[in-house]
Amino acid sequence: MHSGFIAIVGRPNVGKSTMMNKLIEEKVAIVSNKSGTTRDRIKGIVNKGENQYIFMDTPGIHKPRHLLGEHMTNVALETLKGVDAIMFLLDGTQEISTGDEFVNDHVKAVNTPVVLVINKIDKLSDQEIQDKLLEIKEKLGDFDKIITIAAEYGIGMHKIYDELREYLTSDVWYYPEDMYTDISINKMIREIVREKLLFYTKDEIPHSIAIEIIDIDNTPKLARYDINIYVERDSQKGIIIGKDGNLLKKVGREARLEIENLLEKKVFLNLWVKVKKNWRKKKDFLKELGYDE
Ligand SMILES: Nc1nc2c(ncn2[C@@H]2O[C@H](COP(=O)(O)OP(=O)(O)OP(=O)(O)O)[C@@H](O)[C@H]2O)c(=O)[nH]1
Ligand SMILES: [Mg+2]
Repeated sequence: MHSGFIAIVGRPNVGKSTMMNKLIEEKVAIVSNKSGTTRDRIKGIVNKGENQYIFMDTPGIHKPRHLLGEHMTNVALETLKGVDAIMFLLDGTQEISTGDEFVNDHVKAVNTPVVLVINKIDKLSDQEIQDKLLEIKEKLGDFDKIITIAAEYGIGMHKIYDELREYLTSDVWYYPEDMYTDISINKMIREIVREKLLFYTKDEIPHSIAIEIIDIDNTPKLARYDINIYVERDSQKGIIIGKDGNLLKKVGREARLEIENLLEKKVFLNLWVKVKKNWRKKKDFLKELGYDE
């Protein structure tokens, strides 16, 4: 038996969570087209034959402007320590930026094999992929391996398992065969609600949303969750509720359906929108939300 821990890092929005979900064939990390979607480290575990791959999805590494951002970047950088291999993801459709160079400096600073992954190649021609490889060499230097994928379409996933196999250096499995994540059900429920809200909001709002479960009534046949949705300003509260409460209703319905699937029972969601001024800068509140690593 072989197993190993693999960190997935990169700038925000490059497709880290999409890739992890595809690799483990389960949805454990929420995904959106807004940057800063993932706020914690999430493990995704998959067994292939005698090999157990333990992937660690992380928040996008960026220059923080508040405590939440600091927490997010710290979590990602901390994850680099003590893994067997690092997957460094790039968005192949974008020019390599100072943000990518910042990630590069950190992944090269630890003495761990780095696999560079170029994602979103569904949008690139063969020539553009060749050009990207040259740009990588010039701006980021050399890597142990380079893989091209389109995570959203599951293209290239087999290459990832193959190329990572040699880094699974432990000869025990760390997790039981049927365990595919370390995220709790309640955390998953909070994330599902947040994902639906991210889909319908833009600009600063996606970053200003936090979800807290305040009460649960769980019976064998049904579950009721009272959930607070926090935003930072009164104007944001109005937008999230929507005209005649329509946006909140839509979010509630979509989240409920997904949670019912997850729990395999009937679910009632009571969503309340609350304003918590500047919560992303408040240490105590971040701790309450679990963003305090
Ligand atoms: N065209 C294309 N889009 C992709 C691909 N993979 C991911 N995306 C899109 O890229 C966006 C970001 O995906 P995420 O998986 O949330 O990215 P992330 O790196 O986890 O982002 P953060 O959590 O914010 O750091 C989403 O809109 C995805 O649908 C791909 O292979 N091709
Ligand atoms: Mg993510």
